[in-house]
Amino acid sequence: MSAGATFRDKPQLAGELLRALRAGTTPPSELAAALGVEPIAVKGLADHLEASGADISRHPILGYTLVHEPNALSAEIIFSHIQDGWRPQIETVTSTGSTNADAFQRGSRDEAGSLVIFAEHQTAGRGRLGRNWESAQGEGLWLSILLRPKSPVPIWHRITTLAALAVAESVESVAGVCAAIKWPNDVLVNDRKVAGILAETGTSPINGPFVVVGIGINVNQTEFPNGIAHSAASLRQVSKRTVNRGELAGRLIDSFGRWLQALDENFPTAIDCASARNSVLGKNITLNAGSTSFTGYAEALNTDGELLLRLPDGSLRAFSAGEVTLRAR
Ligand code: BT5
Repeated sequence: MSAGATFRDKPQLAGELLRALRAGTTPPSELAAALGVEPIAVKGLADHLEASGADISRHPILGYTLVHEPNALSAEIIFSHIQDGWRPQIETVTSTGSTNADAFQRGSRDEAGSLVIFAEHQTAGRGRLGRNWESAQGEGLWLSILLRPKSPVPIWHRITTLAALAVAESVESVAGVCAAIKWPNDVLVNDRKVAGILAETGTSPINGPFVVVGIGINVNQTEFPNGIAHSAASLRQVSKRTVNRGELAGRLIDSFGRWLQALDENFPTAIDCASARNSVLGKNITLNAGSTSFTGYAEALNTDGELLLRLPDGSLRAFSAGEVTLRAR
């Protein structure tokens, strides 16, 4: 985004300052020019960064030097890692029940879309069908995105595929691992679940329908509770190194912003990529869809992102959601 092109709130400008400071010691006048703000504003933004834990030394001639970056996830840090055009409103909270519940409530109160809420910790993180989502303190990315897409509501279910692509892409670029999508909403590395997605739709009195896209990514955990220790993994476990959550969050927002543009006409491109990453296609599976389960051969994704299952009687059936288990043969 060119400096001053659109409104930028304080966290966004402070994020841009943080990014500029990472390049090295810079005089305030140069920082002001790079950010497109008055020199006096640079001081205020540096104060703002320091209030959120950064340490910036200020030399009267040489300029500002970044001495220390905080570890906690803040909107400023996330913005400092965003490079593409999508600039949602970003909020971070220390602890909450569920960011999906929070974003849903905000949507129900008619708030505009393009809001992302991150939590350091969730006490009631949820998966599909009311299942629990383990959200360890300070070790993952637990976030929800409130959107009001202009496209018709019947195609909004495609957003789960787009979010899965964004998670897979950002995880690969930051952690240097290879990510697969287990249709419809899991992201796996080495067959372990590193991320899950939960999209929920609602409606509000004035602005109408909205969707909340919840994303949970296991980043730096070193262990998991017994029930999921065999199936879950963190990026740290699979990459053997600590992963910078701010960088991952920034890349995720970049990638999701790009994939969101494929919601309408370009969705076939997303389907091509999602098919290439799919860990279920070409396998014999059992698919639990509500109270009924089906066994068959997972043949392809259709143009809408539904799974096409070849049933034992030879017929082909499309599923828009379900729980997949791989079968031995
Ligand atoms: C999901 O559900 O995978 C969707 C998870 C979405 C979580 C995000 S975090 C931010 C936002 N706020 C929320 O409250 N939720 C969203 P599902 O496919 O139903 O998988 C749930 C199952 O995954 C559980 O029953 C466990 O078996 C397993 N599980 C729970 N926590 C896990 C974790 N941290 N990592 C891997 N697997 C986990």
